[in-house]
Amino acid sequence: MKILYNLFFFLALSVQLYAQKSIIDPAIKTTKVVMDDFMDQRFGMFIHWGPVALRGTEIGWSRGVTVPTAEYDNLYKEFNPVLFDADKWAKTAKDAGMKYITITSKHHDGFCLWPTAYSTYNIMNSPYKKDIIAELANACKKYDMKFCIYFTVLDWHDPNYPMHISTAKEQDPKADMNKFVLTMKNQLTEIISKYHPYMLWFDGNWESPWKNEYGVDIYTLLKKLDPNVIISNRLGANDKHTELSPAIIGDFATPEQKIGELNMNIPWETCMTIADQWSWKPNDKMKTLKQCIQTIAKTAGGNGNLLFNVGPMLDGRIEERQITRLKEMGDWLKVYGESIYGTKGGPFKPNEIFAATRKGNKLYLHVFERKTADLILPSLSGARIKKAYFIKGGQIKYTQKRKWAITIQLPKVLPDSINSVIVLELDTNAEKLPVQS
Ligand code: FHN
Repeated sequence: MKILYNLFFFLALSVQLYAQKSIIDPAIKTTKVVMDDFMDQRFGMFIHWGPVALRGTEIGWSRGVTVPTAEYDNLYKEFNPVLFDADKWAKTAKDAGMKYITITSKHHDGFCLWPTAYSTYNIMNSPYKKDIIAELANACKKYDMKFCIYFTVLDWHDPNYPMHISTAKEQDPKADMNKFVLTMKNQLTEIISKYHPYMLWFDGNWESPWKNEYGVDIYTLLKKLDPNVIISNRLGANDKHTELSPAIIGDFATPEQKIGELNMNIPWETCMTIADQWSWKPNDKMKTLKQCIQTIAKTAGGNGNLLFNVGPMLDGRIEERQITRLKEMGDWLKVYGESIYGTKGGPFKPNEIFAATRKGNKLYLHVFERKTADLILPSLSGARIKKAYFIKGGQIKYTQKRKWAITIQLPKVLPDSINSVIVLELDTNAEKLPVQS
């Protein structure tokens, strides 16, 4: 009987200990103040770059698939992006109206864009021989941009990680995950100590070798190094990128290539490519200005951030056509930025006709097209409109029957063919309005 009791006690304790290892201690989680600051930024630049630009194929995923592994793993010996200009990249992001930059310091192919002491597969052993990460971190300081770093969990190049190619089915028994996790901890300590990133964008957390307790361990280490560093929800072992809960390790959800659902309860950031491929691809199909501007409006309308990706070329330049497109977004934000930065999403769900954001007593209606002369809005839960006008100028006629829907009478021609923003000044704080289903 005593043996059975001891066994039960031991099992119960193991379950509890395991449970403890599989979620983050709430006391070390990133604070709401820090997360609110992140969400106020609303718009950032994602950069996917590495020696794979020499082939114009997808970073990591083309290794051993469209580019033979040995060829891919030796590209770094030719990688010499002499036209890389961190100042120009940071200015491009600034002129686009972006507030932060997130660059792939190490993607799934394992190549490190900084002089890490824990792998020879890094930029200092390429002909370029300069610390890309440090240069971009410094340029971000100059342009008052927050500097963020993408770091892959899986690493198909590292022999201690048990999967050596995207198509691997079996784990390599000669690999050593304990050594791999130690390298990861050492590299992350280097990155935080040298570059002090505002946010760490983890990725590649879905393969079988990775376990939740590794994620808990790493999150706990990072918070010891910098209690305010923000961490994406791709550090635990899962592929639930759009979710956030104590079981999902990280501080914000990361819907990918799609606009996240309106959600006032969890921080989220959509990551999306300006073209089709994450890393540079010759003649890739680029999104129209209409797609770009309506994407940022719908993302903010959903209460989320947009991390918009460019893939620089093999010589270190961002394509001029992408720079132009980003500048056009920045020009739009110069006029309408108050309806994006520092706003909350809602209270209406974004749709193909309009999205809504709000700040203080102002409700911003992003009108994408004039389907009908009258735009009918759900009631504002008792809030009354005091004034209605286009941000670009011009009063708006409207009717608001007490507690009923609102009718906005749109002019025959909207002032902005892509997104005309109307301001509804209310008699109450618009951020307190309940989200309309
Ligand atoms: O596999 C990566 C992919 O290459 C790219 O980095 C995206 C960006 O979020 N993340 C992963 C796919 O979910």
